[in-house]
Amino acid sequence: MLIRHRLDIAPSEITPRGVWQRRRELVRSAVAAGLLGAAGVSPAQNPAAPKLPGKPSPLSTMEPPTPYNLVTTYCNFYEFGTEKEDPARHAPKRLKTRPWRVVVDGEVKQPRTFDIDDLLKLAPMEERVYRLRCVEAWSAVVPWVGYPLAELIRRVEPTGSAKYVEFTTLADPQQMPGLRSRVLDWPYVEGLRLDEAMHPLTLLAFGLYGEVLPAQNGAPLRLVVPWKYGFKSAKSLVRIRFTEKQPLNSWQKSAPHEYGFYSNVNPNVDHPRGSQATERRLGEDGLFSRRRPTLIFNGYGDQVAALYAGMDLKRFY
Ligand SMILES: Nc1nc2c(c(=O)[nH]1)N[C@H]1C(S)=C(S)[C@@H](COP(=O)(O)O)O[C@H]1N2
Ligand SMILES: [Mo]
Repeated sequence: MLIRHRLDIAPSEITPRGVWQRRRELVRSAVAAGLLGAAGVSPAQNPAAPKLPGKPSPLSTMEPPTPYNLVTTYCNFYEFGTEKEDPARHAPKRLKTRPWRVVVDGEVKQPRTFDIDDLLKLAPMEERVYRLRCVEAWSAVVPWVGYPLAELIRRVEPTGSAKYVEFTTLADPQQMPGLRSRVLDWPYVEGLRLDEAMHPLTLLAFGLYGEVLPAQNGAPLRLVVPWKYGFKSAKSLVRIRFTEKQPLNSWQKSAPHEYGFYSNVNPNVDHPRGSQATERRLGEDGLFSRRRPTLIFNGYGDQVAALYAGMDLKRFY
């Protein structure tokens, strides 16, 4: 696709505002001219899905988004099964996203239980096009809709003892057939250091492609941490707890030699079962497709490397 090649610039580049606005215009006119189909920037892709628009963010990558049909059918959401198509097959029919509450507690001055409809109104929605890198060595580019997690954190006022944030996701055997399998010790739990959670790139996402999140992508709300392997981006959150001690995340609990707490994307630290040096971009498979080199911090190093200054990233993987 013509537009795709012209815009396929260095992946580490974050779009300066002017460039990004020009790109918007370019894409808009391309859409109007019928040049862009499924890979256009953020048209709603499922006519039945409720819309969730967001103000385009200058923190977006300029890379073309992975087509909607891939982002919403090639999923990891083990609560609905371990095959890539299982979540799309089961979650839309089974996951009940209303009523939905999120408990925010632990080391905070204002512990609160939020109703999802109040969370949707908490801060202005932005569209953030981020790279997502799975530890399985594939990647995607997703136009998320959400707001910085910091918006929520500020409102509950962490105490001086809050050093980490633990995220717990829904585990309901009635809705989630995958819980019968013992691949993980349910519920799925993830964790971040408080400064990582407060980082402006860390997103609380409620939508993608201009729509409310499809069930299989973590409805009604999920975490998105673009410089870490995809498994840190926990789906279908029900609890956010502030702690003094480092939380034990599910993947580290299940296989401590394979998954650490930090899980920053790092081409120099191999997974015991395979190299992390390169990746396959979803939608680019084919005879002539090339593997892409994986970038340290998934290309977000300019913005996040300072969080890890002085740390041995081979030890803290
Ligand atoms: N609750 C929950 N969250 C999860 C997972 C999961 O199995 N359960 N899989 C993770 C993994 S491994 C990845 S790569 C991303 C995938 O997000 P996507 O399917 O929306 O692309 O979700 C993450 N969040
Ligand atoms: Mo993943």
